[in-house]
Amino acid sequence: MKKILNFISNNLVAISVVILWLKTVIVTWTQFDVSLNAWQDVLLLIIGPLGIIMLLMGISFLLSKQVRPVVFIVGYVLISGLLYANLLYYRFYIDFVTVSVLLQLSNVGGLGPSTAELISPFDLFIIADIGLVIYLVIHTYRKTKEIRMPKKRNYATTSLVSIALTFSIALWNNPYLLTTGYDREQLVQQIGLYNYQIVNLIDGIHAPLMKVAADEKDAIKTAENVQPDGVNRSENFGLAKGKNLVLVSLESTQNFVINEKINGEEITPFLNELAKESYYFSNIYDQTAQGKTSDAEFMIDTGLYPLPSGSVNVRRPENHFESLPKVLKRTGDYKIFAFHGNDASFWNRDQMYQSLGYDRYFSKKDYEVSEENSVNYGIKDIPFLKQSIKKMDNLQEPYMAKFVLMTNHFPFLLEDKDQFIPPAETSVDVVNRYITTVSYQDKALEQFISSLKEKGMYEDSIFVFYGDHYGISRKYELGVHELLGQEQSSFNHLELQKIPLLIHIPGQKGEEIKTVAGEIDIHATLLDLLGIPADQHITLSRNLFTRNEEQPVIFRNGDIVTEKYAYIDRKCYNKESNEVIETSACEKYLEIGRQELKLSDELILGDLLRFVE
Ligand code: GP9
Ligand code: MN
Repeated sequence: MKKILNFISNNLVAISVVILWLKTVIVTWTQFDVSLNAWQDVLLLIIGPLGIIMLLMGISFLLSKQVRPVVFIVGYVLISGLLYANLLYYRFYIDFVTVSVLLQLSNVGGLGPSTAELISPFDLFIIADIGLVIYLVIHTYRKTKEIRMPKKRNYATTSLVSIALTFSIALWNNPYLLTTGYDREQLVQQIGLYNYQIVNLIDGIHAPLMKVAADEKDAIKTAENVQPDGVNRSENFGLAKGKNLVLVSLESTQNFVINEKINGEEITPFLNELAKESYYFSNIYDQTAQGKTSDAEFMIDTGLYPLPSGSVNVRRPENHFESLPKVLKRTGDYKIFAFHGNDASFWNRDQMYQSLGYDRYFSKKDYEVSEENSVNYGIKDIPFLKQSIKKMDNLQEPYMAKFVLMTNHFPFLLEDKDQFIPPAETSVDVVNRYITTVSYQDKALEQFISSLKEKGMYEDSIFVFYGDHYGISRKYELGVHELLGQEQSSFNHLELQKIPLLIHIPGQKGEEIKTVAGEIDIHATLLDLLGIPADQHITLSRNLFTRNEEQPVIFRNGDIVTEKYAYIDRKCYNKESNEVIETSACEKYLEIGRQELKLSDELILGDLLRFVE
């Protein structure tokens, strides 16, 4: 025993580094859905974290003998903490923590009521060794009054060589790896979680400089690259000219619930009926990123993509934007309103709405909110919409009014008395509850529209109902597959990324439109219907009525989907045969994606629209 303890004491640094390294490899491998397609992927999974762990833990060697044990322990705890924070975040968002996400925590209240759902017994594995290492360090220091360092030169060489090797193999695998840093899953898989965090940190420092360095010349150059092919007018141009525009953001609503039944009962009877009298777009994909609801709002308002990390609302609220509210105000005498039952500052909406040209934002403080009428994030959709209608009594017409709903939010909580449909009976509770909250939201919408009709506020408006983003993350998706009687596959996962979009003009004949498109395209489509030429401002949105089939739907991680192909989980699919095909078939679309995301990021991070008239 003594011998073993002596051995541990003499090799404490190496042993700690190895434990941390192995722990990281195991967590990455088992918890972060990495796809190991080639031997290089396996090699990178293993060597990726080693060099950087050695480098970070080696910082303690630069300090005096007395301080070294403390810094060593702090380093170990921090790196383990980073691993655990990423795991918790990943379990819900299937994404990795970025600097921007940490900076926006105060705007979104962390993971909110969701955190407890995300902890699992496996987590002991990530925490247990911390106690062991602390014990060993203290024990060794007490005994020998020092933490023995390995040979500095060998240690540094091993660390730097393995970092260099990691980056070389990763860049050989994919030369775009660092220029498409928004594909975080790939980055983590290729260079490891900690190298990724460093790359992300550098990016976080670089981004603010883009704005300082940008000038009019950059703006002109970028503007020239924006192809205005997507803003062609359709035969519907001006169909809703001068009408009030009512937008409703349906929280976490995925398209699979539309026309779907549970035990013979429709989940969304109201939306199903409404779809028959609307343009119902049934192939619209969620394109949001870390800004979730705020990303969806941003895309619709501006026709630009969300940022690769964080929310534009939080990172760039003071930018100059061309927005739906601004162009409406310019073309007619529109007044612009937003209604949302959460704190005004959530997602920094109070600041962002001002930049975007909203005239009045009704937020939590404008509502009567009690324990009785609230659940989860706040006031329930039924009382929220009821109280909102009262506030609409005096709205000057024409207006744009946006309502952001909240009840159908993870973890989908609802008291029995509010359940209009029994929970589903899949093996995943989150999914079972989701059905009840979606159905509650549907009821709220039904009551909302019927009140508007009663008050004579229905005829003169155009209504847009859109799901803001997915509600069931990949972790819980099995329940949905059970519900729909389909197998769990990348392709079916992609199908579940569709959100419903209904555009309803009272009195119109309904039509299901199957064009494959994305949320960003809502912007240009609304301009078309409202009779506003969309080529007057820079936008990357494409009119859904005239959209070119060759234009891919671009996801924020660089994946794409078109009528025929899909690129997801680093594989190219032929959608018709549902088979994996050569990546080259997708490459043309992936390149369009890279170009377009780059343009959008330059416009936003450089605040380039301030230079463009
Ligand atoms: C809260 C609501 C939910 O204000 O918009 O935000 P989400 O978490 O879906 O982005
Ligand atoms: Mn949302």
